[in-house]
Amino acid sequence: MVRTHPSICRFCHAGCPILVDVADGRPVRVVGVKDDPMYHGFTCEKGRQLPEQWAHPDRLLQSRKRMPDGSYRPIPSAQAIEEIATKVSEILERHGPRAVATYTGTYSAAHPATHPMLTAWMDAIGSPMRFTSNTIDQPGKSVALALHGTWGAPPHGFAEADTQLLIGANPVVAISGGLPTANPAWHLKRARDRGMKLLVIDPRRTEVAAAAHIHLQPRPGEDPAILAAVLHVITREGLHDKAFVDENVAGYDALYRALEPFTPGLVARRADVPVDDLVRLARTFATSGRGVACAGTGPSMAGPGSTLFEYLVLALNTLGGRWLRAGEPMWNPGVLLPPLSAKAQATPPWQAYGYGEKLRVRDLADAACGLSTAALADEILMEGEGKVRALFSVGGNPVAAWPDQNKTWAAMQALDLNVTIDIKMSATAKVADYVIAPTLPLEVPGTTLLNESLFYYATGFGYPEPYGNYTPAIVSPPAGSDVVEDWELFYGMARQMGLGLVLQPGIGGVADLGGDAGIPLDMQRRPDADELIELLMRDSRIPLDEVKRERGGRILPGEPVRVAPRDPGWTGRLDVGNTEMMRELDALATPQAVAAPAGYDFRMICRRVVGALNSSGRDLPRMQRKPWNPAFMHPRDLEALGLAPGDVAEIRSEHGSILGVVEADRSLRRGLVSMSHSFGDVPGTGKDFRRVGSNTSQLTRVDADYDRYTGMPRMSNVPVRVTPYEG
Ligand SMILES: Nc1nc2c(c(=O)[nH]1)N[C@H]1C(S)=C(S)[C@@H](COP(=O)(O)OP(=O)(O)OC[C@H]3O[C@@H](n4cnc5c(=O)[nH]c(N)nc54)[C@H](O)[C@@H]3O)O[C@H]1N2
Ligand SMILES: Nc1nc2c(c(=O)[nH]1)N[C@H]1C(S)=C(S)[C@@H](COP(=O)(O)OP(=O)(O)OC[C@H]3O[C@@H](n4cnc5c(=O)[nH]c(N)nc54)[C@H](O)[C@@H]3O)O[C@H]1N2
Ligand code: SF4
Ligand SMILES: [Mo]
Repeated sequence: MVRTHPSICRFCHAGCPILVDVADGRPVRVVGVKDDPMYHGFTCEKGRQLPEQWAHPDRLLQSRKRMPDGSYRPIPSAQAIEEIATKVSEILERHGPRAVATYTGTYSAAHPATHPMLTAWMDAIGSPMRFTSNTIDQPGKSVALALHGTWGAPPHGFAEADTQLLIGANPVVAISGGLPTANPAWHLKRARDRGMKLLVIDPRRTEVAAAAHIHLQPRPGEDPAILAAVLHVITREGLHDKAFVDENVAGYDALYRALEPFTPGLVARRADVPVDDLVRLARTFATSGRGVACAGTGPSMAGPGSTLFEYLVLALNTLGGRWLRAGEPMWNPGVLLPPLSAKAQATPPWQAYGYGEKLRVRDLADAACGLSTAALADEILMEGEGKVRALFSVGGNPVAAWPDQNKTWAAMQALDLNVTIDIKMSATAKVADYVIAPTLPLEVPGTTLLNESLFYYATGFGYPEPYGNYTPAIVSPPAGSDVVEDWELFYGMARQMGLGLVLQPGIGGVADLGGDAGIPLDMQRRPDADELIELLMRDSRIPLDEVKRERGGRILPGEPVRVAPRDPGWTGRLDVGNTEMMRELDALATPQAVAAPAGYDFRMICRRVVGALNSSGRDLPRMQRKPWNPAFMHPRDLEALGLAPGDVAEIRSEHGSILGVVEADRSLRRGLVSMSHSFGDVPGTGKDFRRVGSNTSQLTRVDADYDRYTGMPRMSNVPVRVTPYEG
């Protein structure tokens, strides 16, 4: 018998509500929810293949242990957890807590209890060595926010935006920030119908750029200079919100001075864009009323200066006064988040970097974005006091995703204890000592808390209205399987090690939701997922029970909330003239002539495709038309190199080389090779590119061209040489 159950897709972070047909305990079909008030029926090909993912022949239904000969044997999950706890205790005893590190990737967000439980366990063993994929994504966002300060109320909401500026983001494909992640195309169409002007800066005429009022198609890596020119126009023409700046902003004069050299003419030449378009974009953004500037991954990956870039995005929003004022209604006062007491006042900057745990390389330390993941391979490989010897990777795939794949590979082999939680034998699992087999999202309850919390991450993220959803587990894991929920590894180890765990409410990682003191867990009786969700969301603005009663995603406005006026005597100001940032602007104005090495006349840049989510998704049946990541290039560049679509090219950087099947793409500017990341398998399988694709992290290194605040190296905009491959 077929029964249909509502659930939430967690294949990516868009969190689409879905209806799943279940026959004899197996999910068999997924469709969108047509009458959902936020997503309007949207799903993508990945979400519609959750049944295929659930029943995938490569799915791990048992945990695995590596044998001395390198083969893997199934092991009961409880026994694996016991053995791991024993080994980690030995490492802690001999080397201290710094020897134990965690890395959380994409799917650490799939279960709301994963992050809080991992954090509680790391607190209990006293290790500061917590790394996340945030520091190889857009870490400049959090650091810039700390340098700039925060406004006590949200920015302008999307539903009322007259303009929206997207820089290096393609939300129609990535279903990520810049447009509401709940069905971005639907929200974009409605916004354009009501007259919203979309402005896009991207070296490729992307799916979203095709809908833009103005699209600048610059050289990659020039975004900080372009934003400086936009700010140059706005400040010189007096188009900023003077009253807001006078009352709430410090550093205006310093910024004004630092912008001096960034004349539109010079920057237009440098970035190779029409000067009229650049000026028009600045004026349109500054004079069209409401809306915000927001950024995706492109500029963050483009080399050092990604913190400066994100700082300039904030400066652009702040000079435009694009934050809600006293008396204005909150477009999303929160559902599963604790109530936010919005106030029209600035919290001044706080320490953004260089505090807490010091890393042993590149003078890096803790920062608002967390510890630099790009430094973790070095921390594992470098001998001496503080060496990392045990690593827990949770829902991430270091070998596929970290920069400098060969260094990562060496580090993964150098560990005394390498544990990963993964649904399949990922490139990282292939070198792990233990691979813990987890549940899949349909097997556990789901909530919209993560999507809602993204609002704290940056402008252009989160739901435009107070939308909330909770769905229960709808299927059991396949018969005969022995899978655990990701958090159980940490809970189980704590029990074995005699540790007490204290859970912090919220989701950990994305936003520090503050709130009250932690919740000590009962270590005698294993909680279930629903109990944990109730604990984590006990301070939610709309009671979880009320969200559950709705049986599906709903707009739950609750009592209307307006932004309160500032506290009497409050003097806090946002800062747009931070000394370090102004120094970086000065340096940017007089670029050292670091010409790319001779012969490296192309730039490899990043892009996302519908059929892959980082290293996941390519193994689903309806994604397999092309199992590799094509090297997209402009047709005239192909012609000039004597290449035809479908030919193989060698793409070589100063650091390494990969093979790519070239494909013609007129949407690119010339001089680029646009390729998706996290393809390929373990190093040494490069010749297999037609089966698994090629890993662009072979072209990058961690210790060159890194951002000094976040440690994030150049992962895109990499100088490369392209030659026909005669293999
Ligand atoms: N060169 C280059 N490198 C990049 C990027 C780039 O643009 N260019 N992008 C960067 C970005 S933005 C990010 S966020 C990182 C991503 O970095 P990671 O998060 O480390 O990489 P993913 O490939 O997303 O790893 C996800 C892993 O989780 C497994 N998995 C899938 N479903 C589940 C589940 O339900 N539970 C569990 N426990 N595991 C599951 C998958 O099999 C996969 O192995 O990569 C970064 N790396
Ligand atoms: N289908 C799918 N969806 C995904 C993912 C996926 O792998 N596949 N990954 C998820 C993750 S982890 C994340 S973080 C988000 C990311 O979401 P987005 O950042 O929106 O991801 P992209 O689609 O890669 O968009 C980045 C854009 O930057 C452009 N770009 C490259 N270099 C530069 C530059 O120097 N300057 C400018 N201005 N633009 C540049 C590229 O051409 C590209 O269009 O997507 C998420 N969603
Ligand atoms: S966009 Fe993301 S959440 Fe929505 S159906 Fe596709 S994979 Fe699932
Ligand atoms: Mo990401």
